[in-house]
Amino acid sequence: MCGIFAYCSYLQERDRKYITDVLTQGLSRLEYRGYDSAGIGIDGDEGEPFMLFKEVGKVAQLRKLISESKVDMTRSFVTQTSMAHTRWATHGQPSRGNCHPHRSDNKNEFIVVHNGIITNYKELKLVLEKRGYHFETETDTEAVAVLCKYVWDSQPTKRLTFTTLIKAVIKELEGSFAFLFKSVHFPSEIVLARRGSPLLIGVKTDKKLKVDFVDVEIAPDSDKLDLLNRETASMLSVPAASNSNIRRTQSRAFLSDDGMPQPIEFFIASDASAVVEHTKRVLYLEDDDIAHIADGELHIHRLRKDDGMSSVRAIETLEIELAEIMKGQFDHFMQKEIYEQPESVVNTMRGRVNFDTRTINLGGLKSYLNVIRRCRRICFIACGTSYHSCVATRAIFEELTEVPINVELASDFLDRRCPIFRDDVCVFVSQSGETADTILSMRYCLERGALCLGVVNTVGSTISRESHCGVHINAGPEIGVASTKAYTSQYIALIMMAVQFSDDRLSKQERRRSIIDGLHDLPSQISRVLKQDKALQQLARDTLAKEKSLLIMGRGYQFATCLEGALKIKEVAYCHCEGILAGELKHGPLALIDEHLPVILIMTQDSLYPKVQSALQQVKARKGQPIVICNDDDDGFSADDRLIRVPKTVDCLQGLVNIIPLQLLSYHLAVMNGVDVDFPRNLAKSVTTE
Ligand code: G6Q
Ligand code: GLU
Repeated sequence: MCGIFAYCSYLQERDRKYITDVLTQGLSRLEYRGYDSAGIGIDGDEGEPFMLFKEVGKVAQLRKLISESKVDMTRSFVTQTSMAHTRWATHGQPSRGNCHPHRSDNKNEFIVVHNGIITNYKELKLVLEKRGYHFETETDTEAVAVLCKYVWDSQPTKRLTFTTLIKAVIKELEGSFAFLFKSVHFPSEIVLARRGSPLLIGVKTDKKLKVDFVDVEIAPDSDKLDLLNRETASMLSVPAASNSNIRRTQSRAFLSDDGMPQPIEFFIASDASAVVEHTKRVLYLEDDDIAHIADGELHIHRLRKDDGMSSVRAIETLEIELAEIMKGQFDHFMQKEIYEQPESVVNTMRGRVNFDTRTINLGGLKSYLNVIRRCRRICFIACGTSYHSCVATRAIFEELTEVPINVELASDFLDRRCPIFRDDVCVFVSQSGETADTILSMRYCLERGALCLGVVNTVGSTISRESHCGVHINAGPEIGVASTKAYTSQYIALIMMAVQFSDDRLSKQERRRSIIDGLHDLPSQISRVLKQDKALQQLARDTLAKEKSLLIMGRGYQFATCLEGALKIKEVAYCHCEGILAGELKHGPLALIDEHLPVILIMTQDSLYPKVQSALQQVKARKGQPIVICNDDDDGFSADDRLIRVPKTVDCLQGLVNIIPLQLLSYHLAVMNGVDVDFPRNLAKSVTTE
C-alpha cells in the first residue's frame, strides 16, 4: 500500500529545489500507508533528460540524498513534470536498485512508478529478454518500463502519441496497478493509468475552471499487441498517430475565456492526503482510465471504447482535512485494516488462484514442491496472531497432505530445543518477518538442515531473506498493533499452500476444488459481515462493555478463531478473555459458568456442530446466556437467543468469516474503554527482542 505522487506545473516558474520539496513533502504525506523505500524522478539537464534519486528507508533519508547531491538546485523550469514513489516491496527486496522510478534502459527513455503487482511480468520479461532487452532489477514494474520502449521501438514511424503507446502497454498487463509514465520522447508530458489501485488528480489554477468536470475522450480502439503469442514485432497493431492525434472532444475545463493558455498545476497522488495542502479540487480516476497531462491540459481516455462508463469525470471539492484523510473514513488504523479485508484477501490470492481452472500456483514454492512432498512432517512456528493462523489451518494440512503437522509457539519451541531433522519442513509465519523468537527458531532449524519456508507480509524482512523459499501474503502494510488483515491473509496463504502441496493427489481433487470455490466467494462474504458493524457496536455497548472477563468457545476449525478473538479482546480492550476448546469444557472451564460470566460460542455448521450444540446446552443448563455466532440459515435458535449471523462457507474457510465479528467487537470495546486502539499499552508492532 505504498504511495504515488507527481507534480506537474505549467507556465509557473519553479526551481528544482521547490520541485523536489513538493515531491518529498507529498511522499511524507503518504508515509502513513507504510513503505520500505522511496524515490523521485525529475526533469534533468542537457544530455540527461531525467534525474532519478532513490533511497532505502524513510523519506527523510531520500531528502538527505537529494540535498547532498551535486545537482544544480537553482535551475528553474517554466513547465515540468516530476514523479515520486514510496515502495512497499512485493517483487525484490527493498534496495536502491529495486526502488522506483524504474527505467526502460540506461538512457532513461521511459520512466515509470507503479503501485500494485503485475502478475504476468515473468512472461513479459521472458519475451522482452528474448528480443534483446536488458533488465537491471528484480521488480515486476521494470517489465512495464521496458515494454514501453519495446512498443516505441517497434513503431518505425515513431508517430505514436504517448497515450496510444501507454494504452498498448496497459492492454498487455495483468494484475493490479496505478502507474505514472514519463518519456524523453514526450517532454513535459505525463500519462497515468489505473486498475485496482487508487489515483487522483488535484488541479490548482488562479482562475476558476470553466466547468467542474473533464470529458472522457473517445479515441479509436487499438488492438492488444498479443505480445506473448506473436513472433515478430512487425505484427504490432497500434493505430498510427495520424488517427489518434485527433481529439474527439476537448477538455472544456481547461479552455480559457480569451483562448490564451493559463498557468496551472496538477498534483497526482494515491490518496488525497498528499494533495489537500495544495488544492482541494480533485478528480478521481476510474479503473481503466488513462489520463494524459500535456500543455497545461488534462485529458482522460478509456482503455476500451464504449464500455458503459460515464463520459465525464467530476472535479470535486474536498471538504475534509488532512488528518481525516489518512485513515480515510475511519477513526483508527485497526478499524481501517478490518475494513480492508475484502480487498486484502483478494491481494493475497491475486495471480496465484485460478478460479477458472480451479488451480493454485505459488511461484515462491514451485521449485521446492518435490522436496516438500517427500518430507517427514511439517512444523509451523510462529507467535501471537501468526501462531493462530497456523492453528486455524493445521487440520486442512493434515487432511490434504496426510503428513504429520506440528504447530509451535516460537518461544516454547526454542525453550524445548525441539528435535528437528533434515527431512522436516519448517514454516515460519510472521507479519513483520522480524519477530525475534520466530527468527531464532528459523535459524535453529536452518542449522539442523530442515527446509525453511517463510510466510511473511514484509518483503525484504529477515525471515523473507533468510528462509529458503516462501510466500508473501501481500496484505499491504499493517499499522495497527492488533493484527487483523494479516491474520486473514496468512490464513489464506496457508490454505493455498495446503492445496498446492496436495495437488498431486487425485483423491483430494474434489476437496481442493470446493476450497477454491469457497475462496472465490470469500471477499463478498467478509463484506456482508462488515455490514453488521452497527449491530456489533451496539452489542459491545449493551452487553459486553462493563465486563471484566469473557470466554470464547468453539471446537475443530473454530478453536483458532476463539484464540484469535480472545487475543484481540485482551490486547485492545484490556479485558481478560480466554479462547476455550469446547471439548475441554467439562474438564475444567465449566466451573466458571453461571448467569454472570459472558460467553461467546462459535457454532457455525460443520461436522462438529452436534458436539458444539451439546456445549451450548451445558452452558445454558448452568444459566449461562451465550452470544452465539451461527450461520445465516441456521433456524435452530429461539427468538430470545442472542445471535451473530455469518454467511456459510467451506468448513476450513469458515474461520476467515467468523473472526470478523470478533475483530469488530474487540475494536468497539477498545474505543468504549478509551484505549489508544492502534497503540495499546505495553505492546509493539514488531517484537524484535526475545
Ligand atoms: C497481534 C499481534 C501479535 C503478533 C505477534 C507476531 O495482534 O500483532 O500477536 O501477531 O507479535 O508478530 P509477527 O506476525 O510480526 O511475527
Ligand atoms: N510490485 C512493485 C514492486 O515490488 C510495486 C510495489 C508497490 O506497490 O510499491 O516494486
